[in-house]
This record gives sequence, structure tokens and C-alpha cells, in this order.
Amino acid sequence: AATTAHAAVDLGASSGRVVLGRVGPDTLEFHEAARFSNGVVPMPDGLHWNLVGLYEQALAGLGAAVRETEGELASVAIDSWAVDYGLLTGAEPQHMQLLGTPFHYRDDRTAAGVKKVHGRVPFAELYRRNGLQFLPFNTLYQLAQEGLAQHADRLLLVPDLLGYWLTGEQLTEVTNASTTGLLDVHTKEWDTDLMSTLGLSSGLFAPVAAPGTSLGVTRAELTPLLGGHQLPVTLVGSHDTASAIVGTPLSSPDAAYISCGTWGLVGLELDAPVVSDASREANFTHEGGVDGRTRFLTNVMGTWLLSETLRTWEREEGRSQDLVGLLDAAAQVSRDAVAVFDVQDERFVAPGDMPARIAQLCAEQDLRAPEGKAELVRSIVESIAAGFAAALQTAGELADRRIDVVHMVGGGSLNSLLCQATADRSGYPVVAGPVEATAIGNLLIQARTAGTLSGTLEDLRELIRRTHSPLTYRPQS
Ligand code: LRH
Repeated sequence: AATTAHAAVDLGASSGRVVLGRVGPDTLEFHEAARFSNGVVPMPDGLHWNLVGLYEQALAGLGAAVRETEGELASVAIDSWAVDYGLLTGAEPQHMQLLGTPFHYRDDRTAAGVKKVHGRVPFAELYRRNGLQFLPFNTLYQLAQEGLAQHADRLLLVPDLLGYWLTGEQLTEVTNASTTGLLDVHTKEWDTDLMSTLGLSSGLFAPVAAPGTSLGVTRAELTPLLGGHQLPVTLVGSHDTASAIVGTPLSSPDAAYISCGTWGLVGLELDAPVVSDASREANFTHEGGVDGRTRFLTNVMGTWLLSETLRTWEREEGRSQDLVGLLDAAAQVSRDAVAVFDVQDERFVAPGDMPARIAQLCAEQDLRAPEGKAELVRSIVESIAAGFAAALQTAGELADRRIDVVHMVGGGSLNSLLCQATADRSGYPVVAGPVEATAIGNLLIQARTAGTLSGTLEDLRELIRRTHSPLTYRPQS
């Protein structure tokens, strides 16, 4: 059967990659054409992203993908972390200029924004309208603190901004739009009443469009960088978590997922939103999924706690840390000997000295603080797993589903200590993989848009099941 080649630009909080895939009815092959680092850039006015640098790297990676496929690339699509955006000015849509340096959602300016927004629209009403869990960095809170918003003609979310730079065309992809807080959870259209209550001009936002929409082709000026080609750019689930859930081989409505990178996104896929007081109180979100599905989930602190801990040790010791060795050492520590602390504590959101913050939290709660690296790593892993287990239980109760299996995808699925701890603490078997669920979800929607594949998300997931063998962790205690 015929196959097509596609490139997925997948930007995560700690790294970005261009994944080159070949897809057909019986084929799902892919590899990294380029990988580059990403992270928090501290500047005098706060924490930022280097988006221009990411665009440059994405272009170079796409150039490499074009060369490798000898110009046969059928399409390209971009996904990234949610909520963040760039502001643009200019009279002509084709030639707009970036206004300021886009902020990182971990910048703490948003606390004041939360107060302002909730002063105008109480959280319970917001939730009824947008169905979104409370996260202090949701786009609408960031915008309440955004000094440049009045000077901007356009706001584009990160994947849409890169898409604009590539094509000169502006759209807002719907799955990511659902994380702004400004999209109506039921109609999936911009909530212009809410915008005006919050003093935002609805003209700031580009039209909403669904995965499968063609954004355009790469600008003629980029052709020399792209091996002499103009590439079609397609919209997919541009929120990385939306693509990750497409790329998760869920076998039934009772299968739960944990998309585990810096965050652990824990939940279920629903056909439609079920916004309730109970889901609001449990801080469960109704993010937009591909094909109009609902991602009913909550954000649990993920591998961020571990990576920030390693960064702290790196700074203190002036040398890099061996994660695999540390996890091996942690596996030797008795699970019952270490503190299980609340990973959802707000003090863990900002970058910084996690070992000190964990010690402080343990002291406040009369827990014995972990001593030494192995104990601390074990304590972090067990605490994340406990957070996952609690969220799984709540998801099942709220959605009235009998969860029978948990799919762990993303980078965290490589962490066998975490997978086993999640199985043990939740009581569910944990099926780990694919690691690259996000890039797979991105590629599959591109291939379906190109006509190479057809069918529902279930049909696409069947192809993942046929081409990928996951690892199962059974609960042991
Ligand atoms: C994961 C993620 C998550 C959002 C957060 C901002 O990368 O997109 O779904 O809550 O970043």
C-alpha cells in the first residue's frame, strides 16, 4: 500500500525535535531528523522562551528532512506546549512583527493576573464557560498582566506563531485554543463576551480552525532553506497533549492515560464535555481533543520535579548528573522508607532549588525529609506516582468509568521505576509507550489529512498497536 512522508515539529518544554515519519495503512516508521534543547530563559523582566531560536532550529530540521526524503515530504505540522503566545503588530497580515519576547508560563507575574480576572468573573462562572482547570498560567491570566496587549494587533499561540512564520498565514488551532480560557467549551468558538468583560479585543484573535485544515505552504523566501521546496503546512492537534492522546493506543473507553513529560496529564478521553461542580472542585479540565473529543484530565507535576532537582545538583557540583544511575540507586531504596509529599504544592511550579523546597515541605508536614540523592530521587518518584494514582481514581469516579488499564506515554514512560510505582499505587496495570506518542499523533493526523489513512482515532490507534509493542507493569502491592 502507498505510504507518504511527513515531518512533525514537536516542541516540548525541555527539547524540540523534527520527527520524520513514513506512514501507510500498514506502516508507521519514524525517526528524529533533528533535536535541539529548549528551556527557561531568565531575563530582567522575567522568564521567557527563545521562540525565534526554536523557529530557526525547526527550519533547519525541516531542511534536513527534505534532503533525507529527496523532496518527497507530503506535509509538515507543528505542535507545542499549551497556553503561551506571541503578540504581533502590523497593518498587513502577511508582514507582522513580533512585539516583545514571549513569556514562559512559569513566570510568576500571573499571580496578579489571576486576582484581576477572578475579580471580574468568579472562577465558577469561568469554569462553566470554558471548562478549564485552574492553572495560574492559563492564557487569560497571562493576558491580564500583559503590558503589550494594547499595542498588539494579533495574538498567536506558539504552534500557530511558528506556522505563521513558516507560511505567512494566521489561524488558531482549536485544541490549543481550548487551553486559553477564552474558548467556549461547548461551541468551541471564541467566547467574545468573556473577552470583552476582560477588556480584550476579539480582533486580537485569529479564526479557530480544526486539525486537518490546511494552513498554507511555506513562504517563497524560505525555499532555499528547504532544499528548493515549498512545503504544505497542515494543522494537527497543535496542543502537544492533544497529539499525544491521538498517539496513545487506548483500547477502550475505560482505558486511562498519563501523558508524562514535564507534566503528567492524567485522565480519560470523553465524547463530549461534562462540566460539573464536582469536576471543578477536583480541578479537572475539558480540553479540546482531535475530532471534537474531550480530554478530561488534570495536570499533575511530572518529570519537572526530577529534572529541576538534577539541575540544582548540577549547579551545586558544577558537573552533569547521571539520571539513569540515580534511578538505579533509587530503586534500591525501600519504597516505604521515603516521604510521600504533595507534588501539587504551588511552590514547585517555578524553576529553582527543588531539594530545598521538598525539605521545607516535609518539615512543615512532619515527614522525615529524604537524606542523600538516592532517597530523594525515590521520594520524588513515589510522590509523583501517588499524585498520578489519586488523579486516576478521581478521573474514574467523575466520569463514571471503571478504569482497567493505564497507558503511560511520553518521556516518562521510559522511567521504569515511575511506571512500576504508578502501577503499585494505583492498582492498575500500566502499559508503557510509545515514548514518541506526541510526534506519532501529529504524523497520523497529517497522513489522514493527506488521504494516506482514513477512519476514526480508533482506526489510527489500531495502526499504533500493530506497529509498536508496549511494556506492561503489573501492580505488585
Ligand atoms: C504539556 C503541556 C500541558 C500544559 C502545559 C502548559 O507540554 O502542554 O498540557 O498544561 O504544557
